[in-house]
Amino acid sequence: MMDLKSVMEILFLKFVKRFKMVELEGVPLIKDTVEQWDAIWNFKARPDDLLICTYPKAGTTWVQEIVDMVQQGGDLQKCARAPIYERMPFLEMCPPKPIRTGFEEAEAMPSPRTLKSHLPVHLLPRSFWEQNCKIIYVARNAKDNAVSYFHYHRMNKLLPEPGNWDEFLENFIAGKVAWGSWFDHVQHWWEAKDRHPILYLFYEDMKEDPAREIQKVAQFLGIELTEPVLNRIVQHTQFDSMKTNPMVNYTTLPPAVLDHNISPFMRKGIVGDWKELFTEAQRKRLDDACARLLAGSGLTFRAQL
Ligand code: PPS
Repeated sequence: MMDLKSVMEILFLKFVKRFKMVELEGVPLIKDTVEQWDAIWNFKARPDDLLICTYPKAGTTWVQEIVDMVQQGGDLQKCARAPIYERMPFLEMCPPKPIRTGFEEAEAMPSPRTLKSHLPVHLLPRSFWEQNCKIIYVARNAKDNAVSYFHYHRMNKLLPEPGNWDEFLENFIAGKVAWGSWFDHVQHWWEAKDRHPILYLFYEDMKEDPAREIQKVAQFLGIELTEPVLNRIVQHTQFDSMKTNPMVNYTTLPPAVLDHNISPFMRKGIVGDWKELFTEAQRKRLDDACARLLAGSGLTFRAQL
């Protein structure tokens, strides 16, 4: 019997080319997602669903593992029951058949479910709002987010070729990358938190004081953590632990999909790595775009600690 990884490897190598991007209501999305849009848009959220939503590369996997650890009372074995993408289906992800789509995985899952999405506010299926589902959103400063997304495009063989760093940064600023404009994403979710139960977290705060941010997550979920459990969650979800944990570091996907030799999924996990890649002109260009496009939003980011 072949294992799932080998089946996926064959499928991806034989049948799958790089994803094509198609615009949906002004947002570039993977074509396969757009082709399934009716089903995604009509997805039936349940009142006890928890949604983890982020712009790509903002710290999704980190907060996913924190949430699972909180939900499982810090039980390491329970959190090792499956790779993170099986424990928390990625709603709008539509891999080639016969692999199930994210929404099919979710539909087959008993409650309570925790789901992942990168959708911007206006494309989130209405049922999440109607059912008043709790949502955890994580935002990361634009410069580190862009650098992380660039390296991810290099190692993810299904995303479009990123071009060189300068070209990628231009596309990032113009919102011409998968899931669209970082500026719109972080800002629209920031506004949504005033009318919906949304815990809005920042990657930089999580780096600065993980215990404090984990406590915020637990409080939001109505779960009390004892001191030893909190300490275990801090330990287990720190970068070095997650980098070597196959249940969260995405090494369970075939190299035809993610090539960790080019750049590991768990790459650096720091605040301020942008300084390695940005020229002074590029820094100014993105900082100016942030000042212009986030003006009046009340949203501020730290790009170093
Ligand atoms: S994805 O593909 O959108 O789900 O990726 P996502 O998980 O959002 O982002 C990956 C980046 O998050 C970093 N990461 C962490 N940083 C600090 N601590 C922990 N525990 C952690 N886990 C993941 C990961 O290294 C990627 O950032 P970069 O800057 O590329 O290292």
